[in-house]
Amino acid sequence: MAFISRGFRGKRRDTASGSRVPPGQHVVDDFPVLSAGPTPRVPLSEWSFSIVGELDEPKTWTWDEFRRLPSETVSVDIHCVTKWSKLDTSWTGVSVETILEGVETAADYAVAYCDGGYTTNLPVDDLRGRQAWIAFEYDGQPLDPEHGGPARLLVPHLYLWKSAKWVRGISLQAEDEPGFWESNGYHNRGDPWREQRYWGD
Ligand SMILES: Nc1nc2c(c(=O)[nH]1)N[C@H]1C(S)=C(S)[C@@H](COP(=O)(O)O)O[C@H]1N2
Ligand SMILES: [Mo]
Repeated sequence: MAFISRGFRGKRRDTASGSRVPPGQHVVDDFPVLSAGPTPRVPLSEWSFSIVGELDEPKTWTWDEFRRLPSETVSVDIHCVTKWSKLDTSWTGVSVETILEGVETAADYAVAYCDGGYTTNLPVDDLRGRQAWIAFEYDGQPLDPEHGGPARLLVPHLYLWKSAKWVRGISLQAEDEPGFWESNGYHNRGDPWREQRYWGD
């Protein structure tokens, strides 16, 4: 809420060096929907999640199998490249760390792929270490289709275009391969704290 002066808000930790809001961002209270195409609707009976690519054997979970994996609820700040940030959003999901448990791979890169054809690429290191989730609940409710339900990737430490909605799997790759927005001018990594918005930033 950039339009409220600090005087009205009193002492907060989001000032100066302790700021929670990355450079060039402003805080919103609503939850905008940004989709490059129509919202796909796949019945849960036909849904699956897979790890494919550079691993011994591809892995696939049905919805029921996926929902039996250990999940966690996290509160995180999210940052969209169109300059809105939303603080303290609550999500429930399976950490990608959990998904990758027991997966032997030499791959350094990953591409998340989705119903509808959207893709986004990330270094595998950005998916490990309990900083990325396959989220299926927002605010304690099943994730709205518009926001990526039944499940989406959530990688809050990168700009939100990396948080692929309607995600159906992750491809592990030896070579980096730009995804949908990364091929259309967005930055390859997208660290909001370094304002990596566009290619060349
Ligand atoms: N499958 C898919 N995932 C997507 C997108 C999309 O168009 N398709 N848009 C991305 C972009 S650019 C943003 S900013 C966020 C928006 O998420 P929201 O609609 O839940 O706010 O989703 C990201 N994930
Ligand atoms: Mo976006």
